Amino acid sequence: MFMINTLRTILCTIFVLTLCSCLGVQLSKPNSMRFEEENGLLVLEAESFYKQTKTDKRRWYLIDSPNVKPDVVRDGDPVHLENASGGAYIEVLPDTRHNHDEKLIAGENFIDKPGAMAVLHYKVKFNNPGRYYIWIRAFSSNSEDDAVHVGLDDIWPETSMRWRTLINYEWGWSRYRRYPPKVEHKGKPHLLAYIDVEKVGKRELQISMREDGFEMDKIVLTKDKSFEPKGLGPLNK
Ligand SMILES: [Ca+2]
Ligand SMILES: [Ca+2]
Ligand SMILES: [Ca+2]
Repeated sequence: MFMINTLRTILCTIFVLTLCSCLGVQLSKPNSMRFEEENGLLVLEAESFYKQTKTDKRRWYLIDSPNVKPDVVRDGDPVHLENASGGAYIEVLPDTRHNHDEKLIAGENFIDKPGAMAVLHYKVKFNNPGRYYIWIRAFSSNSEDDAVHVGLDDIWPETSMRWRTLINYEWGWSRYRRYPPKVEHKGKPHLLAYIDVEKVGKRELQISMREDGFEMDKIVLTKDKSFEPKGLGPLNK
């Protein structure tokens, strides 16, 4: 009897898989895929995270249609789908602080501590160890919508904290980070944002909120310091 039941289960599974295949149904969600680094280059769409955590105050919303209306306060700017890679991006909302004149509420519309609010999780695989420079394609509409933190396996190094875009009011690639608070940096060059990967294999890349209202389209990690993504950036692997 046990054998018959097992056989029946196997046959049913084969039938369902064949049917799904014929109908073109994808059994695994595209956003649960793992992104693999090749030749020192890792490329992933920002919207391809497999989960987000610590979302009680702020969370990331998928914007993949002009008609998307998150049920929270937006920053007043329109949908920026035009020229977004993969036809989609994500935005951390609600956005209650747009500029310096509006009240900063730590732990709500701003958080300098990485990994504390609206944490995105991506499955990645590294084949080559080394130093990876962090390029992100972002859209900042105001002075207080332009930064996130980047980490790996719950470790948030100083060199990938306070990642910030230098480009405003359009999609653009940047790879810099802010100086730590109270560090004098007037006249000094921008700090490069990077993360050192010592252990290859399956890892989890994480990005967490620093300023609400941040919009993120695509992420590129590269070992090549001279590499600069253009336009929509390299294709995903
Ligand atoms: Ca903001
Ligand atoms: Ca925004
Ligand atoms: Ca995208």
